[in-house]
Amino acid sequence: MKLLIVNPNTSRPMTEGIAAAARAVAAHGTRIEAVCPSFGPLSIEGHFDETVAAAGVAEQVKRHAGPGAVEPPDGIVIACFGDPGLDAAREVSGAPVLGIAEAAFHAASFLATGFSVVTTMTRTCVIAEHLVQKYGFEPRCRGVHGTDIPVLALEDGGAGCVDAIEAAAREALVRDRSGAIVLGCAGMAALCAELSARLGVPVIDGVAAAVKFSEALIGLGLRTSGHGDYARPLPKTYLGWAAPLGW
Ligand code: 5HY
Repeated sequence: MKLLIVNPNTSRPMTEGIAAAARAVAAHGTRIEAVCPSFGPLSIEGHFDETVAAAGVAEQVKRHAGPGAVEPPDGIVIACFGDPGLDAAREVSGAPVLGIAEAAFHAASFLATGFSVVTTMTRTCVIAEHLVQKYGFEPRCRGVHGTDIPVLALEDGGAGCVDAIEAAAREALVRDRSGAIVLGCAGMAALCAELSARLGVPVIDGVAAAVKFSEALIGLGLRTSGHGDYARPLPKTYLGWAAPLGW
């Protein structure tokens, strides 16, 4: 099977880091192709970044999984903790499309009655909180905590940030009385094993969770519903720079 991993920011080193994290957990026979948009922010740390990144996701999903795509993927993962463009991607592709935030919330909920999210900039906490509400995880998510680590500080794998993330996670576990930690950035994927060992509680990386859940859904022969709001986009002309995104 082929999984398309879309990194919604335009950092090539981060796209490679995400691909490595996906390949590290992918089953034998699962081929990982990682891409990022041809335009947009190098990192996503706010609503404006997120809006442009969502258009970048639309561009890449249409290109790799839309009508006329050469070898459409069997599954798609959106590898940014805001899950930008997730619903739009599900309109385009019949293959399962998973966002790393949604996947991580589900994984954490199998392992603890309550989990805490530790993310990058404090200003993006509200984006994660909105996803907790959208996906119905209010009963299980006990808190979202920023570290004010810039996303691009994780571009090299983030080894220099592990102590600060560990400290924030320890504080969250006590303050929230939670039993698991969800890493709130795709750039933290490489730190998951080290943090798990240090903290002694389940630490969930959404990239890995989304890859394994995608393999499970594909293995079950399940696909995104093409019915109702996830039906394919209606034929429509787009103007200006977005013309190639038209239908
Ligand atoms: C991410 N931003 O996973 C998010 C993390 C965040 O560029 N990749 C980004 O801060 O929301």
